[in-house]
Amino acid sequence: MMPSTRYDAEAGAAGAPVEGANVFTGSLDATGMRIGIVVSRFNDIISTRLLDGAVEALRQHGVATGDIDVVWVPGAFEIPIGARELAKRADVDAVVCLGAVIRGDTPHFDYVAGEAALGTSSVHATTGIPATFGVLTVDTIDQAADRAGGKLGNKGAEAAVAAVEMVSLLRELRQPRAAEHRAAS
Ligand code: INI
Repeated sequence: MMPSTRYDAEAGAAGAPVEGANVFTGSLDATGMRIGIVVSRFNDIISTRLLDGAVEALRQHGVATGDIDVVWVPGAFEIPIGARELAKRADVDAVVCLGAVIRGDTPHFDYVAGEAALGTSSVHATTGIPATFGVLTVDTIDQAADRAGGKLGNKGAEAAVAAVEMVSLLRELRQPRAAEHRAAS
């Protein structure tokens, strides 16, 4: 049997309870959220499937279709700048990054995949807007297809659900504590 992923469960369900502690988990209710998606055209036979999975997952969790912004960039190397611009838009709650980097015979893969990953994490580090990573970094097109709606699920959908969870979690963490909590601690 395949191991279940975090995304099968309601947010927070996988965490063990900690009696007496304040536990923040977020939820997967995306009602009213606006989500940006940046997707690379390179290997678009794969990235369009990731996009379909992401959009479907967002809708399933309550995002209105009109609240999804989709930005196409040429390749995974350009994902971070697209993601940063989306994250800077005042009304975007999270950015989902989608693409497929497939290893070839040269070190090019390492530069493109590395920049996509590092650049994506720098978006949330510098803007405070969550940017999730649905960029496949694989050796073969078959491995990519397996993860883009094939036998290993859809990493675009997983990245979309992770974005929803992070928006919800950050909202919880950014709420000021109630006065009685501050007094007690
Ligand atoms: N871009 C990808 O998204 N996936 C790849 O597999 C890939 N390969 O293998 O070269 C790729 N290259 C293009 C790169 O992302 C840039 O668009 C290009 O270098 C222009 O800056």
